[in-house]
Amino acid sequence: MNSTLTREQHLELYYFMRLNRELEEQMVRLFRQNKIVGGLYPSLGQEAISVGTAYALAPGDWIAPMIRNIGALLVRGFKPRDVLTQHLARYTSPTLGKDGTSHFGDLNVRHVISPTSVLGDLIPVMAGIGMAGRYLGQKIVTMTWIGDGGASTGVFHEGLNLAAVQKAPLVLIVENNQWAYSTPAGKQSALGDLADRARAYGIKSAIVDGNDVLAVELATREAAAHARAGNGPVLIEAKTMRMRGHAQHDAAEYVPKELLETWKQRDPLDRFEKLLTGKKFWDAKIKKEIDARIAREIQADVEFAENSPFPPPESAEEGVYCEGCHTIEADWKRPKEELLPPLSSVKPEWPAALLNESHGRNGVKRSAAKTKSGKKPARERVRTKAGR
Ligand SMILES: Cc1ncc(C[n+]2csc(CCOP(=O)(O)OP(=O)(O)O)c2C)c(N)n1
Ligand SMILES: [Mg+2]
Repeated sequence: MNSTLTREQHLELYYFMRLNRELEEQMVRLFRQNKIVGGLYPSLGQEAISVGTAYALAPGDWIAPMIRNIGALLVRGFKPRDVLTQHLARYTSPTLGKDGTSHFGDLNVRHVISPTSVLGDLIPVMAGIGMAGRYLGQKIVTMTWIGDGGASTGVFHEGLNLAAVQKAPLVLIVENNQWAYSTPAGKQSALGDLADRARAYGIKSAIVDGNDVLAVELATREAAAHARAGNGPVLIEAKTMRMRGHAQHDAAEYVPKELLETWKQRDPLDRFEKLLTGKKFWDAKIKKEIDARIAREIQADVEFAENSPFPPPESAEEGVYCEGCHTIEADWKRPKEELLPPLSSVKPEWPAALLNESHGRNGVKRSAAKTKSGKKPARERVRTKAGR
């Protein structure tokens, strides 16, 4: 199936991918000037995944990015200044200068759960948010990302299995960039395709070229539609390559040069630029305008960040514990009384009518309340006899 995106949407995808790359390149320069306080985890070569996946969701959906998904934050409406002030640890940042990377989110408007450093833990969190949406009467999809290394954690299995049996509307992107720090993917799993893990959970999966933004966007859009319709989670393996070290301090000398050379030829931005030219969606003038706009935006935000103050020392003891400092109220789409005590066992508002029906107990379909002869199944007869 071909992408159905309009010319404007193609140009928007280019804008976000180029913004993602230029912003990170700018941060590399700031890192070399010793201005970046925390770590810098580049997504060079992986921009099509962050941007294409986030672009495919609806505005009310929820995402939980990882540190290499700055592109997803940009698509979701965060500005370069949010990312820059975070990395420079300024008081104007979303976390008021308390974090040196991109551990920030927005529960109210953008529906972004802050990344955590503990790999895999966001999978059950996002499964839970999807399930909560079901009870609240929302038709939301949730999405998070995990690397080839993070896919080996126990919580990856637990979270995905939970999502599968609950048919949670979760899209999980496995970003297979072939390295987990210095461990190659081949030493991480004996599977050639990490997407094959989906079979163990009984869920749908897809493999996509992670350097082709249109393919990534389309695969995610289809996965989101599948999950939103109540069919359960989808695992998408996006194949790509980490083009720099794990973080800025890692020269990645353990990565074969030829591998990097091969993947350089598949650069997602170069490829998309050629596609835009081939489709006559732009010319040199339009490209120049977009690139100039990006340069202006980044420059203004670098100045803003550099001119922002560091947090005052006393702020270190603020916001550590919640003392009623914020109220989080769920967006109820149905009367609360339906779900809260004294009612305690109400049906969820969930489009998956067949929840758990495909297997039933011991392979017996649950809907088979009676046997062919019209008698109740043995299990129920025993129960009746025992008077339970
Ligand atoms: C549970 C857990 N184990 C180990 C780490 C330390 N750690 C941080 S990133 C990383 C490598 C992750 O590799 P991968 O999942 O492939 O993601 P990538 O860095 O390639 O994007 C490790 C081991 C961690 N943060 N959490
Ligand atoms: Mg990796």
